[in-house]
Amino acid sequence: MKKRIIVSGCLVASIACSSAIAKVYEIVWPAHEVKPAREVIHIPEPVAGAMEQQGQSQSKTIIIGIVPDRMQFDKELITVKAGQKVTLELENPDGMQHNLVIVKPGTLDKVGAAADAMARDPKGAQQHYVPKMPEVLFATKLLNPEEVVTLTFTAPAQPGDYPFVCTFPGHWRMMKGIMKVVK
Ligand SMILES: [Cu+2]
Repeated sequence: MKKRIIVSGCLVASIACSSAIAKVYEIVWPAHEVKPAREVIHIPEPVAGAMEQQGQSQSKTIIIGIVPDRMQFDKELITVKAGQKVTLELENPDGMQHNLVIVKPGTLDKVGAAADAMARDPKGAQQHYVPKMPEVLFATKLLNPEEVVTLTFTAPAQPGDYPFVCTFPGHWRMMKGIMKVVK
């Protein structure tokens, strides 16, 4: 369905214009040939539903820093909407390596234990100390001091409290917070 707008030119203006031309060229412009200008513009009708949806899925940018020498993220709670596109920027001004891993609700201890076990795994560092298990949803790489990384993901559809944690062995008991997913 399209809206149709008809723009009609002013007949008086057209006559004024043609009489001006007639003066310059000394010709007579026959009155019956003066027709109003006519233009048809098609404007697509805005779909209200689509606009609402756009508002809901609007992406969110979150910046999380690491507090130097404190073994802590600078935020303990972040909130996102279910299904929302999230851009999470992690900044590491600390003197050691860290990462940020988002896990399923209620699985922090399990993932933390698996992360600690990776300290004995020769390939642990290579895998950025991110345990390979279904409880892990999203993870950054291991950041060196002064490094910044961006993690983009779609927030879970299921509302709940999703822990975020650093899985560098030994860090998870201190470096943690909650990503609250709301409707
Ligand atoms: Cu850490």
